[in-house]
Amino acid sequence: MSAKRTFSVISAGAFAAAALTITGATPAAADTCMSAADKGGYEIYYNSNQDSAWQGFAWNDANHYDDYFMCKGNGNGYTQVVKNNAAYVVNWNNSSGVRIYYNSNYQGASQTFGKVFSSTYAGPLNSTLKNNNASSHYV
Ligand SMILES: [Ca+2]
Repeated sequence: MSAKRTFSVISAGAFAAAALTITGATPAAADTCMSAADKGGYEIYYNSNQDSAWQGFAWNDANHYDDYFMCKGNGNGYTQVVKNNAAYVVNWNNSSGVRIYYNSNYQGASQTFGKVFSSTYAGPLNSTLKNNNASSHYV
């Protein structure tokens, strides 16, 4: 009886470790709030300033259709899908810029934001990309 109980605990621990590994892999979708500033990531905002809801990314994301503005900010855009809804970007990465693309899979028109604290690390999406964003890639 005692041995069986111990085995169960170990199994649960092994399962938790496996789940953690999956979570730690590069995610393709962001459906919870992720702070990007401490991960070398970038943040995408719903409105054309840093007051609205936003989402952080710390990976190349080939399609914004499964990402959501889950960091609440002032509430504007909270829980909305990121694809075709973005207006502002802040890049916290200190070695790479980030490029926002009009189409999925890093295609079409794009706008590049520089590494953190460069002259272009934060700002509004231009008129082509605003509300027409579909993917993002470090450069
Ligand atoms: Ca995605």
